[in-house]
Amino acid sequence: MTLAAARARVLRALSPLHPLGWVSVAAWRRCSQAGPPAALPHGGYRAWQEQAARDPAGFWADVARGWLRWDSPFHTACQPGRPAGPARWFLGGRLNVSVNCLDQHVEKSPNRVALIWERDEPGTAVHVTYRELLDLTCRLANTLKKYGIQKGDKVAIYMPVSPLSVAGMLACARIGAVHTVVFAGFSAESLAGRIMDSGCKAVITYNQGVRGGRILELKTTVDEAVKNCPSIKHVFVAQRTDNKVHMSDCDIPLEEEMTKAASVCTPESMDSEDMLFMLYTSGSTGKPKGIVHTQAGYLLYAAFTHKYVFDYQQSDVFGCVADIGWITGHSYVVYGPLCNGATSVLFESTPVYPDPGRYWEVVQRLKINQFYAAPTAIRLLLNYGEEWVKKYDRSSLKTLGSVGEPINKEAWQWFYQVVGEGRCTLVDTWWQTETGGICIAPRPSEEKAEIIPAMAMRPFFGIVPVLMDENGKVIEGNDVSGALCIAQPWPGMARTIYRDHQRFVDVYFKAYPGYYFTGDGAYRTKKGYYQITGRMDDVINISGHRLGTAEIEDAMVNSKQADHPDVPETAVIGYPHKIKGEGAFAFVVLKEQTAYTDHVKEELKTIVASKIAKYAVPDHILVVKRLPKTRSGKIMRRLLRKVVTEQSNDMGDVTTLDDPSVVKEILDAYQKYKDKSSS
Ligand code: 7RM
Repeated sequence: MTLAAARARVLRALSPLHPLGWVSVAAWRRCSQAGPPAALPHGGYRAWQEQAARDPAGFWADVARGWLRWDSPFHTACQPGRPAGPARWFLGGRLNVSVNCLDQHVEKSPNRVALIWERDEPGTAVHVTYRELLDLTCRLANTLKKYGIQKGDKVAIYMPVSPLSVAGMLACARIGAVHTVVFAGFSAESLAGRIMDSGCKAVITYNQGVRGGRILELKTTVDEAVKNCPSIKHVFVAQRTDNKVHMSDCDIPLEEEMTKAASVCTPESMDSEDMLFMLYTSGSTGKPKGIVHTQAGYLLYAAFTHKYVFDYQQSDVFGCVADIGWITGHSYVVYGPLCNGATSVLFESTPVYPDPGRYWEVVQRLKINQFYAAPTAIRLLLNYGEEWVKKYDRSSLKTLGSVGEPINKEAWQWFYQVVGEGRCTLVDTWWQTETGGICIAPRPSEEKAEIIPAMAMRPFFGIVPVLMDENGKVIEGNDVSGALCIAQPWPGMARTIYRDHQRFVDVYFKAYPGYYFTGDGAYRTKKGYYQITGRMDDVINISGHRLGTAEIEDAMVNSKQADHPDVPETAVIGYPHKIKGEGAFAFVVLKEQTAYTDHVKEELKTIVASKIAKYAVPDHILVVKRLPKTRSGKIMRRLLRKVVTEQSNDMGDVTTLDDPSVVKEILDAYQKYKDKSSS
């Protein structure tokens, strides 16, 4: 009944005034050429939205047959998760993801540009055609095979974005290996943790990386990480710079081997539900979890959303400036665009290198048509003024996109008016590592439908959002807020957490049985549009990078030898930050109030950088005598958030506090800290 009600809501929202004249996907497919990318059917957005909400299995089955190249057809489009859990898609079907991303385009247009690698050094872009990318991928795949990597084996990729790192992902897909890309900004300890959890047999890396004119010591970090990883048999090392790095017996010079390898590699025929990759992401508790995506459903959803959310047209240059270390890079730098035969930009640099005009200089030089970025970068750039934007010709731009965190109105307006000259569609896209692709975004929608600034607005085809109240009941009506859930399955949904399916079910399907719980809160406007209000758990979002506050706490407290010996307890919260969106604020308790507190604070920052990554380092560390706790010993982070964000003395209900006098203590300490830092 509740699912029916949710579907009915989507259908009602589609057409409040007149009945729908819809055309089935099958009918559209019959009269159009199969294969991506294609135009919306006659009847448009509403027709598809209506069909996808009413009959998701039928809708996606039709799309999957037309969009992907199959080795053998599937017999069952969707098998719902029982009793609660993720659905499985396209059962019995077999295909190879790299064939869909490469071979099918090479057959038709081998010289079309697949990748434009915008290297850190301005003006040195490298173009790679589909034929060349297939060649690279096959040689890399054959090299992996030569060193014993087989179907089902796990391979870590610790590289910034580049043609070789994309070839690394596709080479794994070609031979049925599973990649786990680790953001090249993560520390050796973070990398080691991911390698151990996933049981990787090999790492692919560069000797060094280059970003913003600075050198990243990638191989050194890998060496430090794999010291403690017995599962690693080989480290494949590519050359990004001319500098020599130490090579040991199990290190393989990648380009050398690729030159010797055959340029043809027979693709492994994979089951739709075989694992394609895992990607580690932070939750509210414990260590980062290996989110698992499978072959067909993920690829289809990434490609389909890439086409329709951004209105991608053949021969457009698609510029998603995300790193491949995040899901955005997987879905909208690599798999979505390449499956659609697009030209995808690989942006290796930063928005301010060599100056704050870099993005727009690249837009002009590469004639980018769709530009997809994070709000944090937009907020950073708007501080430098409009001149940096206006210096460059942006007339190629058609669609702008925002992802990763809420975009505030000021940043939205600047992006829309200054960058897009008020003539480009700007889409605020909401989605998650777990959802595989965009779930809520203003497009696609009927021609000239309104877009409200700073709002994700409309569910994508087949996405049925619902809001839940505290009692787990579906909230009906508009102008309401609640926990954001999704009521029916879609193909891009993650299937499990690697080696911890129970945790997957508990985190996403337990709170609201029968629904996928996103962890985000949302507001449904008077008109029925969705606005994301933020996380409901202890996950914070620093510059669009997800992080559990517990991870930062764990890094600092004295639990193991390596942590800080003077810090028995900490509590970390997120607070609004002008550029980063959120920053980390740490409250720490010291064993003894020493005269060395400043020294300890610096040490704590170093520890967090080396245990997690630089971006995780708290902006503020405040030493307090004790933390506010309930009688059962739980830290009341809500109270700490109030102290920092509201700066009011009214702490609300504190009756569950073990000792309410702690409130004044913390307020005083905070006031002193503020006075000191502003003086
Ligand atoms: C794509 C990505 C997911 C979390 C998610 C939200 C937040 C992402 C938006 C957003 C408001 C948006 N995957 N989030 N996009 N919040 N508006 N358009 O970022 O797994 O790394 O993060 O990010 O809280 O749950 S992610």
